Order: sequence, then C-alpha cells, then structure tokens
Amino acid sequence: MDQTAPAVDWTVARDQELLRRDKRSLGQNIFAGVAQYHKAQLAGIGVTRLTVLPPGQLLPPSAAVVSNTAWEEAAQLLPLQMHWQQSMPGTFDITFSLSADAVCFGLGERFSGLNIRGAIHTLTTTDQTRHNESADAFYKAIPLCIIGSGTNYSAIFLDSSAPQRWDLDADLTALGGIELFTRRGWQLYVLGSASLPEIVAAYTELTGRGCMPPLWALGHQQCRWSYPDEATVTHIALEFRRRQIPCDTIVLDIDYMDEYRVFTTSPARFPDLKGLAEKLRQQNFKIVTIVDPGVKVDARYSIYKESVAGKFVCVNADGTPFIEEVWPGDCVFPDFSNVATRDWWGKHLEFYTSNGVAGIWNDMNEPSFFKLKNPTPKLICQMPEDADQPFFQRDSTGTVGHLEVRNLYGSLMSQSTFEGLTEVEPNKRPFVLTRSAYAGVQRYSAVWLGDNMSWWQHLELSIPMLLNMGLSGVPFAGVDVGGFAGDCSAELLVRWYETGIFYPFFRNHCRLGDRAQEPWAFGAEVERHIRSLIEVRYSLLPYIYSLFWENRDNGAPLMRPLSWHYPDDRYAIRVSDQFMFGAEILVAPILERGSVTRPVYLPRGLWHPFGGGEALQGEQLHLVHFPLGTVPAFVRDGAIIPLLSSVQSTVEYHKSDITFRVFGKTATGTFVDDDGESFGYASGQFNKWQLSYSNEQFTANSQHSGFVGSDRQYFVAAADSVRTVNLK
Ligand code: MIG
Repeated sequence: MDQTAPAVDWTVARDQELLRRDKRSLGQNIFAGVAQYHKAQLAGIGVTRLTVLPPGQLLPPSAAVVSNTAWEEAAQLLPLQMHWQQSMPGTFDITFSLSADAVCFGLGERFSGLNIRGAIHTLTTTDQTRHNESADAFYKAIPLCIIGSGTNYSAIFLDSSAPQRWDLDADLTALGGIELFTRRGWQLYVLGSASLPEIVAAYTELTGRGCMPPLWALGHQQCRWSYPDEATVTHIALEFRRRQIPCDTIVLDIDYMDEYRVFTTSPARFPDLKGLAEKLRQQNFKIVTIVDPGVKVDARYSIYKESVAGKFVCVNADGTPFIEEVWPGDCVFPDFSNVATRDWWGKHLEFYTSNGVAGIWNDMNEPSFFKLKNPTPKLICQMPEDADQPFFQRDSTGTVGHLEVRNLYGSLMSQSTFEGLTEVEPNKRPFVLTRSAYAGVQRYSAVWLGDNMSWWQHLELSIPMLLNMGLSGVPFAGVDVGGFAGDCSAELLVRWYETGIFYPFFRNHCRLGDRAQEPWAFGAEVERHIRSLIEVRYSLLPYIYSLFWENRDNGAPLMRPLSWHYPDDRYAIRVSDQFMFGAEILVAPILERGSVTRPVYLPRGLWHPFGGGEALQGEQLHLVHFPLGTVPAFVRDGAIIPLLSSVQSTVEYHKSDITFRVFGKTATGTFVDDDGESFGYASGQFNKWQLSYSNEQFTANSQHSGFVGSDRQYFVAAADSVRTVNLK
C-alpha cells in the first residue's frame, strides 16, 4: 500500500561514523552494571546463562522463558569463544566464533535457504511487503540461532525484545556477531553442545511448547481477502461440499467488520454472524475471523471508549493516546505489554465465541501502521533514549519506549487472545493464528509467513523458511497455499497443494483483487488433482496428530531438515528443497514451472513412493518422475502410517476407519487418539498404542488408555493384503 512520508523519524543517532564501526575492534567497553553467569541442565543438556543489568535497571519480564530450572552460579566464561560488551549507551555487542563447517539454522522467519550463514539478519518485527532477497527484517523476531553440524550443535538465544542485528559471518571471516540495541537488561542463553533434536528439546523446554491443536484446525482452511458477505461465505462452503472437496474452515478477512471496527460485524453484509456460523456448523464447517489490533477512534464506539478510559492503549510522551492510521482510519493501539490490557482484550473475545466463531486470526500486529514506517533497522545504531521514542508502553517495570518492546507486540496479543479464549471456554483448545511473533509464541498460537506471492520461487522458499520456523520452536506453521499476492496459475496451484498438504498449518489464501484460487477456480482437471491431494491430507491426519503429540513431548517440529534424522549424512545437511515430515515421510516436491522430474536425495535405507511402486535405495540421488497431481513423498521402509478413510471434514474423524499401512517386512509406528478438542488429554483422557509388524504379524501394544469415544474399525494393510484388527 502507498505509505506517505513518516511523521516521525524512527531512526535516531544515525551517525555515519558509528555505522562504519569495525566489527573486529569494537572500541571501548562502557558497561558499568551487573553481569551474572549461571548454568543449568535443561532436557539433559548444558545451558549457560548470562544476565546483564545496566545500572539502575530491573530485568524486564521475559515473554519467552517459562522454565523454572534451578540455576547455579558459573564461571564468567561463555562457550563459542563469546565476548560481549556495551559499546554505546544503547548498544551491546556480542561476538562469537563460527567454525568453518558450521551451518546456522533458526532465527525464526528468514527469507533464506536452510543455512542462514553468510548474511546479516535483522530482528525487528516488520510488515514486510516485499518478500525478496533484499528483505531482511520480517514479521517475526525470534532470537534463537542453532550453530554446528553432525551431532554437534550449539544454540544462542538472546532473550531481549529490543532490535537485534545478527551477523552470521557475512564477511567470511569465521566470526559471528550480534548487535543488540537496548538500554534495558537482557539475558543470553547458550545451549549445548548436543544433537539438533536435543537442542530443540532444550530450547522448547526453556520457552515452552504449545497445547495440542484442535483437530479441526489441522484440516483444510479456505480464506480470501475478502469473502464480502454471508451469501458468498455460504456459497463457498457449499461448493466444497457439493464438489466433495474436504474442508474444515472458512476464514473471514477484514470485510466482515463494520468499517473495520474490531468486535463488530457489518450490519449490511454480515447481519447475522451467529446464524451464519450455525448454518456452516450444520455443514461441518468452522469459522475463523481476523482481528487486528487497531481500534477505531470513534466516540460512539464502546471498545474505543473503554480502551481510552481504562488506559489500555499505547501513549505519547504526554500521556495522550498514540494515534495512527490503519484500515479503520485513525486508531488507538492496545498496549499488550500491560497485563490489564491483555485481560480487557481477552474478555471481549466473547463477542466472537458467542457468535459461534471457532478461532481467531491476528494480523497487522508487528504492529503495522499506514503512515509511520517501521523502524529502519539498517540505520539504527543504538536504542534511542526514551525522549526520542515514537510512543510508549507499560510493563511490570514501568513505562517503556515502544522500540524496546516492539518485538513482543504480536506474541503478547496472541497470549491475550489465547488466554481470553480459554477463559471463555476453559475446556476447548483455542486456535489462534498470528503474523507477528517473538520467541515462545508456540505456547499460544500458530503462525503463517505473511504476504508471499503466487510465485514458484515462494513455493520453493516455503520449505527452508518453515524448516527454520520449526527449528526456532514454532511447529504449527504454514504459508498461504497458492500464494497471497499476484495471480496464481493452474499448474502452480496444484504443485503448491502437493507441498502444502504437508504444511502443519494448511490454508489457501489470496489477496483482494487477484485471481481467485479456490480449488475449483481452474476447471475440472485441476479441481480433480486438488481434491485428491486434500484427501491425502485428511488421510494423513492420524499421523499428523501423532506428530503434534510428539512435539508436546520433545519439541520436535513436524517439518524437519533431513539432517535431523540423518546427522552423519554429509549430503543431507545441505538439502534445502526436501524435508522430513516426521521421521517416516520424506517430501521432495516439484518446485519449478513445467517440470515433471526432479533429483531426489534419499538418505540410507529403502524408500517407498507414497503412491505405490518399487521401493528406491537410499544414500543416493534419484531422478524421480512426478506428473502433476502426484504426492511428492516417500515413506521410510520400516514405518507404519495410520491413515484415515475418506472424510469431508474432521467432524467425521472419530467415526471413520483407520488403516495402519505397513511399509516393509518389519515395521513400527505409533497411534494416539483423543477427542481432538478438549484438554482432557492433559488429565489422561487419551489412548496411545505402540504398533509393530514382523513375521506377518501386527501387534498394537496399548501404552495408555483413557479415552472412550471413537467408534470406528481398524485395518492393517501389509504386503497387498488388508484385514481388520481390534485395538484394545
Ligand atoms: O494490509 O486483512 O497478511 O493475509 O489478507 C493488508 C487483509 C492486511 C495482511 C495479511 C493478509 C490479509 C490482509 N492483511
């Protein structure tokens, strides 16, 4: 969108001399506060923690760290030959060594291949409208970087919500550096060394893991900016059913509101949201609505009046509400750093739940403004003093300049949303989706990677980008299937679905004014391919569900780099265009227009093409033929995959048959079952089986039983025969 000139210059102290600071000689250390060193064991690995408190500063509350491990004092030495100092009043510098063979993963949302080494990465939440190689700062700021190779990784987690600039050997000097622009206290954690799975387990123990997602949220979600009225929404839902294309959710973008006022609906176009939700419920559909942070300045609008009267909003230096423009026009912005604001906002979510809305989509929460540009991170060289901050927020330490806590805005909005939803419906797992996020967001929300384009390159990039999100602790992630902006093509849409059925978060979304891309938008042939791909997604739901279960246990993401499971494979660590979907499925999609073959690297072992056919031998490259509409995946020999029989939505899940498909002569697997929507599992209301197959015998060993409710038949499919089994 066209943004006018910034009213306030967000970059202060852009002294060109300082910008040219030599990384290798950082000048004088002016630090005069308190630094403490501690160590602990987390998930079985060693962690060192540094706490830095400038004079007169309290440690700001951490939005990320939830672990209350006992820390003991440690020597003043950090791993990785790390050094740190305060170079200016608003700047800290941290340097570390990067060995020649170390790769770097993580840092959340990066427009990059899997290895993010060799570049500068800016962490300041930004409504990044240009997703191209020049883009650096993105919507999310997750300061966790994993460094190493083989079975030997370390990770650096810099827990500070202030802007950070990570230099991962950009000048090829085998040095890493972090510039942290803050005047407040901060903590740095160094994890490892350990294997990649151990590092992620420890990091997610430190910053928490999500609850089980509601099953429906793992189904297909259909979105569009915007389905303009109730009739269109109903029509779209009925088209899915009429065409027998499985789908669980229709997502409402900003136009359902009354002039973009949050917590309202348009009287003309959405006069009866509750009735609409009920009509869709009868067709086994859920509704998710977008909720932006901006609250329209309007003296007759109760949310606005409450927000100002309750002092729940961000303020100017003189204490008056800070006002900026977004979709509704002039708006005030809830200060989610303030607990009282989070409670107030969370309570209002009852507006949605009481109207039958099943989940909340938080957008524009970097926060994004129409006039005021995002901080220009390239030019920041220290945190401005309070007097020069664009506006102010409040946390438990008192008033704080926005830039110090900006990176938390999206996460804290998600927290408020998650807590608000659980408050209203305590025994329902919330579904929250957010665009902006900080470390730890996985406890509250799923994420999508914002405004991608309907470009082949963005399909390709979705793989390493989502892999790095998963390694950064956030498993429930996806990108807009078909691409958000620009016109999608028939071929691209089918190829995108071939990959997208393996995104943990699986949603088709498209921008206002661009070519429609619902599954039927390109005619019968394309529709037939997409239908069968979405059917595969639904058949995989029991497997996908068990992967979320595993994530709860050990933090493992669903999408994993090959090296997660094959750490000694020196080729696997370099593969950026394939991924493991759990331990058993390897996905290698076609990512190029007009292409029907691609090289696929299979790690050691035997691999079965997902759609059937001769198994392929691993530890080599294969040229594989994937005609349009193929599931571009291989199953590891030795796996048992639970597959659901065909359904139109997850409402049918507990009544539909499950087939345990055995790949190979001896195989193992797991199957978990629960109600898919309550927190009953946390108090033992679930079933878990260890599955095995050998000598043509299938056994299901019950490891836990506590859920009664599925009314289905089970089958085993092995070596061309299918027979029923009983699960006890
Ligand atoms: O300024 O709500 O990333 O998914 O459709 C654009 C309209 C605001 C940006 C989101 C996109 C959404 C759109 N929003």
